[in-house]
Amino acid sequence: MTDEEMTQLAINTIRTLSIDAVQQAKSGHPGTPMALAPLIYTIWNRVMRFDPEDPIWPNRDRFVLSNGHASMLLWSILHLTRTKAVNANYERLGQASVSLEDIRHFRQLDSKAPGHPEYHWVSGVETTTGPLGQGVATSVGMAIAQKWLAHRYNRPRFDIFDYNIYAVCGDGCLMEGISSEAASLAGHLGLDNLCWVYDNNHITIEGKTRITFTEDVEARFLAYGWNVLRVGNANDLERIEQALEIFRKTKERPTFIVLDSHIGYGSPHKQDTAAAHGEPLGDDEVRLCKRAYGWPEDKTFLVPDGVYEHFAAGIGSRGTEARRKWTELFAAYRTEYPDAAAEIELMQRRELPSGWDRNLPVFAADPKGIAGRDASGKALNVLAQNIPWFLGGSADLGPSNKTILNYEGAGDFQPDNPGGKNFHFGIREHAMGAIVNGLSLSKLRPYGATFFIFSDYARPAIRLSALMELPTIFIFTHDAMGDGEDGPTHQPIEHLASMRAIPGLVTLRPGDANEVIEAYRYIMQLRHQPAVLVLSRQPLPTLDRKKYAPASGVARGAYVLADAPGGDPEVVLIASGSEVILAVEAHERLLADGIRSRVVSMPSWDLFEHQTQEYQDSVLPPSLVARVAVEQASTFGWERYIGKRGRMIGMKTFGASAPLKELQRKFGFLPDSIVTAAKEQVAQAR
Ligand SMILES: Cc1ncc(C[n+]2csc(CCOP(=O)(O)OP(=O)(O)O)c2C)c(N)n1
Ligand SMILES: [Mg+2]
Repeated sequence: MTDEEMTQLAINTIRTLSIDAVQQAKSGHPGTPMALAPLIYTIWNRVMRFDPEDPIWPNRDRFVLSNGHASMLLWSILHLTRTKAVNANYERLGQASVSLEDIRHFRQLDSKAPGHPEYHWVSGVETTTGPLGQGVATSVGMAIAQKWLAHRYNRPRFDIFDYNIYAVCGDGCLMEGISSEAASLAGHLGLDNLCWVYDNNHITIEGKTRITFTEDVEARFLAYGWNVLRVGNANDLERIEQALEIFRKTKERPTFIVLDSHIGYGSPHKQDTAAAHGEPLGDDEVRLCKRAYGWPEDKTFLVPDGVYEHFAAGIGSRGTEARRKWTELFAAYRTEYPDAAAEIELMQRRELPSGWDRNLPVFAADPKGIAGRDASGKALNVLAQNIPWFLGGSADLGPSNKTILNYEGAGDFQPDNPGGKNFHFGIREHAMGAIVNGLSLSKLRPYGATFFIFSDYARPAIRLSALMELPTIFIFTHDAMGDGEDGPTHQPIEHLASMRAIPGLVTLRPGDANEVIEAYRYIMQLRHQPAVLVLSRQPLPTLDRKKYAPASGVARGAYVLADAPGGDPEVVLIASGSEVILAVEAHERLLADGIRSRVVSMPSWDLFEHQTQEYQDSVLPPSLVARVAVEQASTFGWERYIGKRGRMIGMKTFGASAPLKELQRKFGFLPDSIVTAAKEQVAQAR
């Protein structure tokens, strides 16, 4: 067999595995894998530096399949390259990342060939994709991370980080707004380590793109400042390889390759139709396709002799050699630069350097107090100095979010300063979320910030953060009606409920400056969970922790802040954030009136629910039915803590435009209303 025949055989193996898997599952997307098999083959077997023996080797090239519905491309290539599995502790397991059995069970429970690429579930998947546009946007974060890592850690003769990022996307990814945000920023930053390949097949689910998508995509990317190339035939390996070569030689601009392809390539009745996108071809058509490829029509899940070996001789030997060289290089680097090497190793395991929390401030009691966002800004500036790879920024609200690192040498991340730790995401919240994910997937410790109201614009990426179990941090200030005059467009209502509803996401709304610090102390130690910090714009009094319980209770999600004498309350007041101080004031008045009240500060539902039942019952005794909760947010969900008979002082409508004091009066966020509600509760319970 000639080399060319062997190559064709390997490509057709990707195609037929994809076809057979979709047919067997009776669901999935065969057409795009059939069209893009030559592209995936070329990137993986001829270009990428990726060692199938170690899919998490730090200097590997990254591959992102942003059109995640074409997941069979990834399962086929991970299988054929015999990529090995690693576990959550980054240990290599020796077994296949994706076995032929997994592919036979494509889209079935527990298979390592699920419907869409899932990071953390399948080794070799660099990021979870499926919501179109997320993958390409995340790839921008990966490219930024490479630049940052190279700047900080490379030394003369030691290119420790010199990897590239390849992302493949379709029409859907490019229609979604997030890709425009991300491409705009990537162009500005001149990320020449980033290459997107656009599968230009003129087809989406509803038919030809002439009904929806007729813009000049090339002109758009040229305008973003990208290097734009075109390959007119998706089956032309040489031209694909050449374009990828031009990408690697291009400096100071990301590369965008338009690849003209035919969805369902080889299918006599379905090629170039939307029918090839998302349904099995059907048995008859499968046979016709196989005939067109010169494939045995009766064989399914066939990997012909020599195909594994062909990949082993390509990506296998190139990747193993690249990793071997790098490992040697890194050993020498460790001798010459032990501190830098130690940082890289800590970072890879998502650990923190010793002394990471030194100098975190403690705030003295102060009735005037300090805003949550200001306390956060102080914490960030301490943590970023203790943890070199802790960095981030805001979607153009840095001065308001107080997320700017202003110590000497922190710097701004810009094309001419890739070591800067302040990121300017621009007014691009959605891309910011995905980019923060990309930074975290690259093992940096990132944060992104905006007003809480605009978390809506980033939510799909936050959700993916939780799904991928990434320790990202989202800092959301202006958490309620604190910016009163801005009015209802700027006042979050349902956002806390919405964040609390995301599985695995730690949402924290601290009640004073010391709770903010404790919140950071807790979330910095998370290795596999994202966190959302919800912070006030306005000053909140700093509680006297000699009189009230220590703020370290934050780590348990909710804690008894102030109690009835003897610890025997007849009513409990539960509050978060800016309402904690209102509850404390009400509590003092209730005590003066002879009513035994307790105040529970509840910064985080999620954390509280992970405590033992015994602890939960000690904070909120089941027998204590007189309960008042107060939170400047939707009442949605609070029944779980106040029960059927409890009272919730919260929001059932949108807010209004007025000074905060007036809004507090209008909506009942006053110690008075809490006292009244508490007395009613006590009377009802008696
Ligand atoms: C955000 C988002 N919206 C909708 C979908 C549902 N969906 C999956 S694939 C697809 C069409 C994608 O078209 P294209 O990217 O051109 O893929 P092709 O069919 O060419 O492979 C849609 C609408 C999705 N996965 N993500
Ligand atoms: Mg398409």
